[in-house]
Amino acid sequence: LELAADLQRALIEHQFAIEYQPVVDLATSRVTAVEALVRWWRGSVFVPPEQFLGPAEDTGLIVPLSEWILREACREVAAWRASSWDIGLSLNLSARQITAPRFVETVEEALAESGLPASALTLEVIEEMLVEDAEETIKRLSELRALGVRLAIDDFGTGYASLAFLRQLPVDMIKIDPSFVSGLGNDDTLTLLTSTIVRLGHDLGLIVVAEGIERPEQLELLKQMGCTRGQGFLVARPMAARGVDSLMRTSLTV
Ligand code: G
Ligand code: G
Ligand code: MN
Ligand code: NA
Repeated sequence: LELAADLQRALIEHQFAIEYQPVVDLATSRVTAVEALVRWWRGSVFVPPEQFLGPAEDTGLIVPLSEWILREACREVAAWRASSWDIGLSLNLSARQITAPRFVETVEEALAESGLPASALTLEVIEEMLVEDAEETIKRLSELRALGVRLAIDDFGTGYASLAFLRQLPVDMIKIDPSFVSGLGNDDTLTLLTSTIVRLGHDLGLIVVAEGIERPEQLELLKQMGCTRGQGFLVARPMAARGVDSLMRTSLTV
């Protein structure tokens, strides 16, 4: 409850920030997108998202917070696109945000006011979001996809219904959970599962992103498997907007 009051105040006092983690195309090593990640500095104390996203969801504060993240990130990414190359933006959605009134309209407004093309925006969902309010959630996500927005399944491989989910929701991308990537090169089962997911994704015509790349041998194996994109501390850590500014002037080599 105390955290809920603090969250409300944090929203009013602009204590939230967005960090961006680059995603690279594994064939070209070019940055093709950034994933927006919310940060909360409560005074000088950093509060991890895992600690405040649950309470924000429970109190409904996730809705105005997510709307701020959406508008701010669209604006910043549109500016980077104007000054350098055509990167995309990935955003994590919350279940409550999707079913909130005017969710679809809010996304449309954020695109219109920033000038970011719908095709440059990817919305990331996890499978659990389809369990409750599944019909309404799928309907709204499908409406956005019809506008050209892309959909991704985050933490792919860890849910109960991965394949059923792929069939129900018109998705464009799967993001392989770090628990698979972590075993690349030192665990035969995880290595086999990763290459199977890459092939499954490609056979379904999807973009496949590997998350949580931390070691060079993981990156090498993913390239050999033909995985489309990669993300992780080895490639680049989440960074403040300033960091992306300079990245857009230089480049990343992985
Ligand atoms: O990158 P980081 O370790 O901070 O993220 C922790 C968790 O918080 C991840 O599961 C990530 O998806 C989630 N997260 C980060 N930013 C956002 C956000 O803007 N909205 C939502 N709903 N989740 C986010
Ligand atoms: O659930 P989601 O995939 O949205 O989570 C993103 C989170 O993963 C972010 O909090 C980000 O900081 C974290 N992350 C990104 N790359 C790595 C990595 O290479 N290793 C670890 N341990 N975490 C990572
Ligand atoms: Mn994510
Ligand atoms: Na993930």
